[in-house]
Parts: sequence; C-alpha cells; structure tokens
Amino acid sequence: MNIYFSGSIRGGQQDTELYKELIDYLKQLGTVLTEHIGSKTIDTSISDQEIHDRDLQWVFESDIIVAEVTVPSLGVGYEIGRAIEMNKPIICLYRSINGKSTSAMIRGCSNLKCFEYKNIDDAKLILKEQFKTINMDWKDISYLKEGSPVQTKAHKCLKELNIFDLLKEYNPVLTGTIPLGISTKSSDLDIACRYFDADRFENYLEMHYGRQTNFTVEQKEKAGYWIVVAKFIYQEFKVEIYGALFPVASQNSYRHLQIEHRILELLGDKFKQQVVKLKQEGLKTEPAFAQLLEIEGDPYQQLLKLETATDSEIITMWNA
Ligand code: 6K6
Repeated sequence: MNIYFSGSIRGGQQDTELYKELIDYLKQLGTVLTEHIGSKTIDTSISDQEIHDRDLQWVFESDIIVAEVTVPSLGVGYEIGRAIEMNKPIICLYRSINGKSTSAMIRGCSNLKCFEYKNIDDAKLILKEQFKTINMDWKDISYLKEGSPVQTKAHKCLKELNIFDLLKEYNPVLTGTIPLGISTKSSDLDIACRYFDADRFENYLEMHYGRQTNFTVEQKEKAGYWIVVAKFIYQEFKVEIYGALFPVASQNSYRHLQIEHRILELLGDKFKQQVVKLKQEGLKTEPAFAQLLEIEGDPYQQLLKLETATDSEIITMWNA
C-alpha cells in the first residue's frame, strides 16, 4: 500500500519532528512515498515545478493520503484538494493549539476523514484503527473459502465465472452482504469495478458474460455518477457487476462494506444476528444497521459518517 504523507514545509516546519514520528509509524503500515516531509533539510536541487509535478504523480500513485493539518499550509491544502478530485481516501489529523481550529474547508469536507488528536500515541491509535479496515484485502476472495456455506458457494461460482481474473484490470471487489456473512436468500453477488472507458467496459462484460442466463447490461446515471451495470443469474446467485469511473475504494458500496465490517467486528455476533433478523423481515442492509444503532436521517449517508468514529464511539452506540 502506497501512503502519501502530507505536512507543512513552507507553511512552517515547527512540526517536522512529529511528522517524522508519524511517518515512521506509517512505514509499518505501508510504503510512505514522501519520507522527506519528516526532514528539515530542504532539497534545493529541484525546481518548484519539478516538486509540484513529482508530488502530484505520487498523490496519483497513492492508495491513501495522510495529512497532518495543524500547521496551515497552502501546499497541504492543495494536495488534499487534488486528492479529493482523484477520489483518494484521505485521513487528516490535527491538534487544537491555543484554541486555533483547523480550516472549515478541511473539517467540514465530507470527502475526507478528519480527526483531532492530542499526542503521538493518540495519532498512532487513530491511524491503527483506520488502517485496520483499509488493510482488509477484499480483493483476495480466498477468505470466502473458509466461510459459511453461502460464502463457500459464492467462492466456487466466482471462480467458475473467472470474474477476478477476467476483470483484473477493472480492480473488482466483491461488496454487499455475502462478504460480511449477513446475506439472506435474496442477496446478490455484487462486484464493484472501476473503468476508464464505459463503452469498452460494457462491451467487455457483454463479451464474457453475455451468454449467461438473463444477462442485461446498461449504462445510467446513479447519484450523479455514470455507471455501467451488468446483471445475470449464475446457479443460485443473482450476479451484479457494476463499474464507475473512480476507484473502488471511494465507491459507496465499498465504503459501506468497510464500515459495516468494522461495526460487525466491534459489536460481535449478537449484533450480527439482529442485522440478519431485520434483513429477513425485509429491511435493506444499511437501514437495518441504522435502526439498530438508532441513526436518524438517510441511512446510506449517515453510515458513511461513522467512518470517522472511534471504536469506543461505535461500541457505545448500540444498546445490546
Ligand atoms: C522539502 C524537504 C526536502 O526537500 C524539500 C523541497 N521541497 C519540497 N519537496 C517535496 N514536497 C514539497 C516541497 N515543498 C512542498 N511540498 C509538498 O507540499 C509536500 O508534499 C507537502 O505535503 C506540501 C507542503 O506545502 P508547503 O506549502 O507547506 O510548502
């Protein structure tokens, strides 16, 4: 996993030592592309344009951006903005110093996760919690093999359909309820993908799966995004493969998978059974989670807000 650490340089280098500690910790979780942010020695051998172009390329190549935003910095703000455009997952960390608070454009932005922390141990704990879910490798479906009977069957079908090999270039991830072990009889095999060319993706799906039972494929707008959706039946499963133009990790189905996985891990089997019970009574997954956690408003949006909740905040939400 490539990590882009962003921290103030010309905005002020008073936190460089702290950045180094954060970078050293992040190095245990992945490859940090920007180790130099933790050094006070300024490299004067490259021009501003070279710095800009190289750093943006690194943002592009990163799987996640971690920004320390306590010291206001134009460069950090700019990198965060560009990373949002690229739909990258972003974690911002800040300390409240002398009552000064971080920009509303950062704290108020729903495309990133912003956390206040007090000291380095606090920050490490936040990063550990956040990376726990980010690190779960949903792309590798071998976890299904050892799972419940429906997960084992799903694994066999996905292998027979060769979905993860054939769609490799589209970064397929199995989302929905089957990976979470909370599926019901009506649950689909949902596969989220990222395409760069909608027509090409559509044709590719048609070419490989067009002969499957009840195959359909269409392009449409959903929640402001252009998506390609192919549906067919394979054995006892309804299969739905959908693609969007932005990374799977930023797509709502994947984000729901991550947060629901985390909630299930934290709240255990009793909670899981209650979710399944509500789903069997006809509720969709996100409304079932919202009902049990007493979350008001649109359950799909509100659940995403829990991405920035701490473990203990989530644990206290449920009255078992
Ligand atoms: C710094 C340390 C070693 O070499 C340098 C030369 N300057 C830069 N090198 C690499 N990235 C830079 C440099 N100046 C700014 N940046 C990028 O902008 C970093 O990725 C930081 O996250 C961010 C800091 O912006 P300012 O506005 O505080 O400088």
